[in-house]
Amino acid sequence: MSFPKNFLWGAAAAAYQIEGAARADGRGESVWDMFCRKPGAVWNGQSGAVACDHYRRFKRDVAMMKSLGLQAYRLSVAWPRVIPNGTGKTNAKGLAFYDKLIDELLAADIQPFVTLFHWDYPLPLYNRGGWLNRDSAEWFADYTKIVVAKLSDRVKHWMTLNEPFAFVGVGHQSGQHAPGDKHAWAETLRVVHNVLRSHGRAVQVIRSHGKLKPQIGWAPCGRTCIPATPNDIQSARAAMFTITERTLWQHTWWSDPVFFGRYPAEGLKVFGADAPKIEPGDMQTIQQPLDFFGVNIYWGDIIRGGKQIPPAVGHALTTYGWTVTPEALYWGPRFLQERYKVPVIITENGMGNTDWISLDGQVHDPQRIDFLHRHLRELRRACADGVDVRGYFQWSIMDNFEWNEGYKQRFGLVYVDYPTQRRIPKDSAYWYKRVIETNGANL
Ligand code: IFM
Repeated sequence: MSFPKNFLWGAAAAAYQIEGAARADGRGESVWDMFCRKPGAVWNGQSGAVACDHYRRFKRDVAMMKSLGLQAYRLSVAWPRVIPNGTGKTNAKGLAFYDKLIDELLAADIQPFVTLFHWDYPLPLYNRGGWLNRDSAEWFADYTKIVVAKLSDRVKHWMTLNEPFAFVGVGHQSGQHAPGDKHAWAETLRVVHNVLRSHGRAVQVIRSHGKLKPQIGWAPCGRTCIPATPNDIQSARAAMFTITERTLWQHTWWSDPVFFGRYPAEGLKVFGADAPKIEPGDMQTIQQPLDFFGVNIYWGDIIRGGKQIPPAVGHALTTYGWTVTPEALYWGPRFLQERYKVPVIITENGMGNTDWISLDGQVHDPQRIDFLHRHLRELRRACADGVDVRGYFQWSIMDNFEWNEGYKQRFGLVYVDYPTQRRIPKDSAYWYKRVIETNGANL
């Protein structure tokens, strides 16, 4: 068994997590720069100010990606690098960085997949109300126009937003991520609504201004449900898509508006008076045809008899404490495709680990190899059962700044020795190279 013929193998990273160079060439500040200064907000007071210094080392990093056989690389553009104030004057030097990066990737025969927003929201716009402000959709559309004008002669694959659940739910509701707000439900759902409107406006802009025929998706995350037995398939599907309580950790509240042009009825009931005010035309703006459903999946909940069951005592956990449930990569794409009916791309999957350099100078990460092996076998099974999965992006190409966890979590295929910025491909990187070469036939 192998993966479909044109299956795309990649790895991903995001601007603030790897670029560093936070003050270079006129980059403006994002909410993450502000949040990292807040005492106690990030593990050991760390920040992405230097990170992997990818901004300066990108040529070597792309050469490394090539040597590892990557066919695609998912990157994000830092809005404050391109427009330091969020709106208004463009920063030519910041934009030039992405221009050069795209050229470098294409010269290495690596397809760029570009995410427009991966959480580094311009601080000056946050100070004007941020996503709470209805104008945020136009701010995002204007920024998108600039990026698309510069890159779309070479970039074909676009994603609007990365994990809206995280930057809204964790950033604006629980306050553990930037900007650190703890909004009540009404404000949080207003943020969601403006985020969805922004997504829709960005899709319109890419569609109308993209120079190559653009392929557009987004990269949400949400609850994945796994049936414990074949008898639990229907209840796992229902658990994944039915809203019974107030939570943003779900797919339906986000993706039903995007694909069906309406908020789910049960959700409207659950959120009641806190549901957002919908202006005429909003839902049409939000519902723009997408070419693929990008989805970030790290684990799933096991459902038996209609209920979530706890993992067995001693169940495998990553260093983050996330359960290791490879079947999530079978049921997640399958259920999402059944419901939303577009091809799926796994835009993130991987694990945090406590990797270090061994006495032999190498980085051995057998857990990550086993984790990826198990997950990719499940993804292959999904393909064999007819789920249209077009690609897989491992998170992450290299260790990086893991938000409020700082540099504690290592997710990379490549180890980064931060004090020297030396890169050491881990065993998993060589293993993944072999997976790519065989199109997964070796799994
Ligand atoms: O590092 C993050 C990424 O930015 C978004 N998805 C989850 C990853 C691991 O936590």
